[in-house]
Amino acid sequence: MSKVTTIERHILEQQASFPDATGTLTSLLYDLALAGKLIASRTARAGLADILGGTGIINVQGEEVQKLDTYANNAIYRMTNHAGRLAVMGSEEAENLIPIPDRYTTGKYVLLFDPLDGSSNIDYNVNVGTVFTIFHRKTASGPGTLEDLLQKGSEIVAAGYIVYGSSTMLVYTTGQGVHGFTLDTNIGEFLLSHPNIKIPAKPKYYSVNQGHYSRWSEGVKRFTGWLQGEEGSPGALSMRYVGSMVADIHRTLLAGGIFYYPIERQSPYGKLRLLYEVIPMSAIIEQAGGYASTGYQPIREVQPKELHQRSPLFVGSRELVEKAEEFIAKYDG
Ligand code: AHM
Ligand code: MG
Repeated sequence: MSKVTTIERHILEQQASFPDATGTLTSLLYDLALAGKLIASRTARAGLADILGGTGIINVQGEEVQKLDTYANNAIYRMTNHAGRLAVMGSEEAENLIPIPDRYTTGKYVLLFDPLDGSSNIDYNVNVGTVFTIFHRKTASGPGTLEDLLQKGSEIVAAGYIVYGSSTMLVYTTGQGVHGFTLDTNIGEFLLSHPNIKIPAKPKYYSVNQGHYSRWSEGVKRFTGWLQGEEGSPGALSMRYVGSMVADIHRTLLAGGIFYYPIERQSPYGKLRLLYEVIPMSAIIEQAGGYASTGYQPIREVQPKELHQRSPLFVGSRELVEKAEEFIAKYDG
């Protein structure tokens, strides 16, 4: 039998290169993988169980909360709140920070997550995903605070996502490369299927909501034209857009290319959430040799000021993201 690497074994092997590691991060990542399995199983049954459609509750972003969002949010919270690993959490589905219950001890890490990204796609059997970010706490002890959560991408300890697609995949980084695991549903384990992922040198697709063209700045319009073969570009790229960021960036990571959600007329900060979506996905792409920018500055340098802050995002192959910055600098000032 050839070597089978489960996610647990992989995380443990990576931990071995940190002599001071206590195993806390390893356990936390394993808890998140377990939450991912619960969400995957529930998502796969979405059409059968009575969990399609909305709950009628409007979340802090002004969108209707889907039943699966609530389930995913609770699964992650319950898996990670009690073992003394976290000081505080933040979720895209929760208006304020999520404290660790008083009856449990607090730990040295903080967790931010988008429990079910792309949830408007659930009713149509289209891919959705979970995104997570882990930082060291900044405060010394006691309950974690907002200061612990408002950290820059450059401070990330670990980031990952789970994409619930034709199969379920978990992709994570702790700063030692990007590694992908596919869920074997027969044995219920995530198995290493994509070790040390590098974004391909030759870009294949660009990915954007082209239906919003009329809302874009001149720089973004011209950049998109360049991707399509105008203005002396090396050739036209094909376009793919799922409308689930995790799926769109996952494809960008494996195929090469660019995903962007720019500033738009009437939404001066873009749509995506800096802490729950933009920072972790950017960290993963950069670990795989790509680059992520707001269009004006690297994402990893942006200091979050609010939990639910939004940010424009250009992420993928370095040369394409730098080209976007060039067009924006030239036409948008
Ligand atoms: P969500 O967190 O409410 O699901 O919204 C985020 C999603 C992303 O997954 C996706 O990239 C984007 O919204 C799609 O937005 P649009 O429909 O404007 O293209
Ligand atoms: Mg989201």
